[in-house]
Amino acid sequence: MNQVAGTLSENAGEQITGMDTDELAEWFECLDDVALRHGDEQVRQLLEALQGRASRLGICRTAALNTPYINTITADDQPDYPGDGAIERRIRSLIRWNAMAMVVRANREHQGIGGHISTYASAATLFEVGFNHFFHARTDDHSGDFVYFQGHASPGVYARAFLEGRLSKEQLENFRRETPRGTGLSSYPHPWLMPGFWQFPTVSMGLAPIMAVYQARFLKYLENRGIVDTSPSRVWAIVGDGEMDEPESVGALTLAAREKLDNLTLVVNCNLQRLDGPVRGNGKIIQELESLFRGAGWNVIKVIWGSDWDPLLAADDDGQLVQRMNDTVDGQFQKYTVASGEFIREDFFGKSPELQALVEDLSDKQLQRLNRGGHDPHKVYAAYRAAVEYEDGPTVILAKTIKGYGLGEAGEGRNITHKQKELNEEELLSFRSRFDVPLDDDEVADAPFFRPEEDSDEMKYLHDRRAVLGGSSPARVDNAPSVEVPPLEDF
Ligand SMILES: Cc1ncc(C[n+]2csc(CCOP(=O)(O)OP(=O)(O)O)c2C)c(N)n1
Ligand SMILES: [Mg+2]
Repeated sequence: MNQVAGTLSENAGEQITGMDTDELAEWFECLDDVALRHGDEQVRQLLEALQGRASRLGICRTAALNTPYINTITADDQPDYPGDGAIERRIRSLIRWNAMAMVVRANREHQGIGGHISTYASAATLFEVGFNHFFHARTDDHSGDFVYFQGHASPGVYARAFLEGRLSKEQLENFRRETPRGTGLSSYPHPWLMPGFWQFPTVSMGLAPIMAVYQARFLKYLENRGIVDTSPSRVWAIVGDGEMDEPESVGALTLAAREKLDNLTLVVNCNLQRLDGPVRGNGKIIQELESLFRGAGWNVIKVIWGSDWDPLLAADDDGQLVQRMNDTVDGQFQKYTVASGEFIREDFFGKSPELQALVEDLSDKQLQRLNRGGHDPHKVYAAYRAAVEYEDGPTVILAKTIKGYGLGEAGEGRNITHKQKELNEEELLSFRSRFDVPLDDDEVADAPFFRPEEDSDEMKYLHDRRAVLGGSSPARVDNAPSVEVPPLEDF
């Protein structure tokens, strides 16, 4: 149960015009009592019943589709993290480094060859929690998961495959180059150029979300007709928040809910930015998508705030912090990404003495580093687990991230970050230090690829986790039997 239940009635900051505060407090007490004696589900049903009653009285005819701008899964309801957080961070950091190095090196060699650094920088935790704990490979007794990776985050998938030993340094050097088949790496996911690797083409925005719905539906079809046992399979699609503006992205949402596709999880990487600007500067993309998906009948899980915020939310007795989160628009959150801790203290927390008091023990540096949910493996894991366990239909996870996370001055949260392809020596040094990549100062300027020794803890962990999940992903099995074309005279 939510940690605030049982405390709201004593310190309800809300007021209702014309109703005295004692009467309002009684209402809160009743609600707290239902939560304590019966539980979360009964509270939900009670609220629905009240809403229905109000609607019969001719009041509140529209249902609210938005919840407050906080995580759907509270800190109290979050499961323990099953992995080794420290090793996973080291592996993730190496993948971040190699993904960045691949793009930087390719562009040094051939100016203008392109590629993206910032998208994967925002999506790394969303991908890695999946790789370490969820994305199951196809094996003899598991029909395998189907993962649609956000297309322009491809360098991160290649960098992981490099650590796993599936791709060589030479292949990484050939990223985006016209090379003989099998010796290079295609810019974006596509099985045509890499038939044993990518399962699906995804980068034309909108393809992944709509194809994922049809894929999940087809798996159910095969299962329900007893053709193939696809019951262990799950379809995952990790897509951009700007991508959700494509008509294709939203075209099949109601179909997914109507057919109760509980084998489908859509993860929206909400870094609040698209090609060269904000997705919704003056609004909130996560809230907008929440109402869209909930209206279409999906299970919605918001992953907005990282663990750093848990103690602040727990101390937010009168709801002022949540109110401030609700009132702040995406453009302003982007400003905080690039602003100093001092500015955040004044502008975000400076609205009232109560808010200021919440963060008086935090330094400016800590304020600047308060993490977003999509960069916190614990929060991401909790959401993925809840999505997998949900049996009533498809789930969307709306994860708030920072575009260009870790690039600092070189582009973190800045409008130019989508196109960033080169880092100077100073920027490389600070990236190295931020993620503790074990390279000496004099090695960094060259942006070398880095792979730990095969018997290191990181490599053992990396291989062990994939072994538990049936092997490497993505992997495309190219063994579909060909069908013989009947002779023309048969027609
Ligand atoms: C249909 C289509 N139109 C335009 C593009 C060009 N394009 C590539 S990435 C991008 C912006 C992506 O923004 P978002 O989906 O938010 O992803 P992010 O990089 O921010 O994670 C655009 C417009 C494309 N790939 N596909
Ligand atoms: Mg985006």
